[in-house]
Amino acid sequence: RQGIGLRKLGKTADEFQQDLLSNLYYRRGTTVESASARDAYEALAQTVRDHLAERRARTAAAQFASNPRWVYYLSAEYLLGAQLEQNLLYSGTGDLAAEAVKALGFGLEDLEDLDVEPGLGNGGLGRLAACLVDSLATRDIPAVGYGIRYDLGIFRQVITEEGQAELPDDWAFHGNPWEFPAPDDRQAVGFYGHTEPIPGSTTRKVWVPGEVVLGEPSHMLVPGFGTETVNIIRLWSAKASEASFDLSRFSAGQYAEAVQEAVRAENISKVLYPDDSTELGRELRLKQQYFLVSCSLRDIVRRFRLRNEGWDTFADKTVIQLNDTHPTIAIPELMRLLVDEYEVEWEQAWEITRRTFAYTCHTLLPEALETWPVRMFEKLLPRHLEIIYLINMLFLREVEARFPGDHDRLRRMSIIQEDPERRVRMAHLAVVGTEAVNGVAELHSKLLRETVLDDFAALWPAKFQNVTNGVSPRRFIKIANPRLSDLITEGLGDDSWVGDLERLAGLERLADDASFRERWQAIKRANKVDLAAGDPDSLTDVMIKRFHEYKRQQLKLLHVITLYQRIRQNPAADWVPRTVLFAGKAAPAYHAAKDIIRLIATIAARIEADPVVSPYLKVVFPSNYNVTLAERIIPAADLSEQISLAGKEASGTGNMKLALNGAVTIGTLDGANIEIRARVGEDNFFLFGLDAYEAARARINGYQPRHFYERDEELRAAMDTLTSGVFGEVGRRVADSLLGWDEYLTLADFRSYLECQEQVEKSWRDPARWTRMSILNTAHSGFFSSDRTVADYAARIWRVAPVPVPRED
Ligand code: 26M
Repeated sequence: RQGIGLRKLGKTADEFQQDLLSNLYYRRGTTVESASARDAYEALAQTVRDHLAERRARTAAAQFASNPRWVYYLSAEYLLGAQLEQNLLYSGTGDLAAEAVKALGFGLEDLEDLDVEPGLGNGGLGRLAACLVDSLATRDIPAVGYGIRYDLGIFRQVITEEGQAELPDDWAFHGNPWEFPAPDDRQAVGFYGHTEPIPGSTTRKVWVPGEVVLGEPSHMLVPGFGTETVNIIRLWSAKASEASFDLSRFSAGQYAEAVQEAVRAENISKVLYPDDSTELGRELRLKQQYFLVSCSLRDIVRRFRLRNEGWDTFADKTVIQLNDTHPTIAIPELMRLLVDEYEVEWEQAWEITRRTFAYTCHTLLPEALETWPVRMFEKLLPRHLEIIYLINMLFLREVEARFPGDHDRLRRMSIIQEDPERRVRMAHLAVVGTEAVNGVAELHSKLLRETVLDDFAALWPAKFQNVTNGVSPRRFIKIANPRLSDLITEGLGDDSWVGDLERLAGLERLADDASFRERWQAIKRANKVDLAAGDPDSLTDVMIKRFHEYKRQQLKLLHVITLYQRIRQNPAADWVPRTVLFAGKAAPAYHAAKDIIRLIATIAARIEADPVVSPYLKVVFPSNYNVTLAERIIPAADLSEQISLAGKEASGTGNMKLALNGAVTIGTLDGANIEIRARVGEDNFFLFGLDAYEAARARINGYQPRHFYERDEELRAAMDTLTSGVFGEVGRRVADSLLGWDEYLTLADFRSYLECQEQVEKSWRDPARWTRMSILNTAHSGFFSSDRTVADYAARIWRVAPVPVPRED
């Protein structure tokens, strides 16, 4: 095949224009004269995609040639965000594209509006996966992200009189120009059925599945920034096998029955479960998890076997990172493949498995720790349950040897929970079957070792690590906040900070430069004007995240109600005008969270209608919070609300995005807030509330919310307003829950929070001081780049090195 050369893609404006026109004619079958915005968008996407595809081809060749240790990231969710702008930036074709589409009579912004974000995730965990794959490519690390191509992503949220309503998100309705189908790499996945012994073997078994579903992969390109590397994420779509279409039923006129089995099969990747904490225990969810795992592991094994190396090198060439417990069945699945299908001895297979996997935990909430009923497992994955039992038996033997006679410890640590019903504890399986376990912020990792996983930390202290989360500086500053990015580049002298975020520290000296501060402030204001959520001169106070009681949107509302009452009582005072912006989704079945959304809407309307209060206070709730909306809100934020009860938020990543964009945090000592505060400095962070140990102790000592209610007049007034019913039944329900039990100590932190908000206002009244704080937040947030996070994983968990991709010659 030598001597065959590739026609180069357009590198000049004229050539790029030509490529765009070719795509318009030959892919869309449209002329320049009749091209619609969608035609232009599709043609542009194709043109940009070609640039990345060319790099992808070179990347695959270079990575294969270096025979590296591959990082495989397994995640049930990827919250990627819109692709066009990012791909323009990463391929370096942004300016060419702007010029070319202008000649067609369109603006780049118009076309970006047509670029739909694939909402294949719920929130923090899915967005973290997207930031990590971005940084893996940016760091030139050979990696593949595996996930599920849900037909319907996270629901579209609409706000009605009744609060949140959910609509399906058919994100690929117009097709997805960024996707590359790879039907040749499809895999067959078994479910149900039974196992049969193999004569002469005690560990090997034959699994005869009762149902087989096909997994068809397609991939999305994941370019690195400032490098040639283009990695992929491989997303699996469930397809019925030909055999599942019942032709005889069809011929007999039983049309629904004829396709019933096929529909059932394809339902596996139909929809993303919209829950982000509470465990539902639905069989379809377990099916999704195994579907992801089985397709991905077979693909990983297929790739390994291309080289004809022995199994003894598998773990040297493979590391599989589990994004929470959702893909943990990968541990028994790899054992099954090795032992049953490839006839590797159990002991060797177990050593390979343990050395291959690592597990990231994203929670501390007990109700979020996944467990599956043994009955369900037995029915759906009979062979995996047998393997889990064997893993558990050998593991408990190890525990017994270390702690002889400690039966309570065995019961606590077992992978199988006995009471009140037998369940498989996925977190225990994940700890037992991996080489490394990490939490996602310092405090979180410490609390994991001290609480939920304490027995495991006592047994294997070296296994437990921390890797503090990070966010993509490209998406969350460079793209989201172009004005601030330009000013930073000017202030620092060049734009190398985009790929080396610690360089932001160079802004420190500019915090005392009055003219720089004024420009900084003017940019914040311009971003607020763009957002158009309220008076751009008001303090823009944002709380953007999933709705959950532990995150305490209720506490923010009690603050709003108190401000409302204070202003009413003294309308002539010198109030600081505030725009309070809430955004976020609630799980459809989480009624308490949906109540809070409805209450926000009710209170917002009440304030809007009040001529005394509305000049100073506005509450807004833009619907359908997603990555695209986050990119508009974050650059406009002055104050970042990170007010979860200490010890509950594993890390948070919105806190990092906001600090990077110059919002000042008001927050508790929770998750990564602690690390943010340590870096930006105590003077540039508004701290309030109980710490994690005080909170735990308060609960143990018989915390009584009424105690705080009775002793705090303003708190009582706010609560009484809710109880009175002026904000409807939802107000009553929220108040009842707080006064009755207050699981997350909202009332205990109320006074401290309000006093802290007064400090916020004091600082805000001095614009020079505030702007200085804002600049210092950006300057000292460089640590929170996901490039640093990935470097940490690479050095301490994966032990992998970069494989640079040579430039095009
Ligand atoms: C589980 C079972 C069934 C259906 C859905 C789930 C599920 C899906 C997503 C459970 C949890 C999910 O996400 C949890 C999450 O987003 N955790 C957040 O992870 C971030 C990244 O590490 C942290 O910054 C946040 O603190 C943490 O809440």
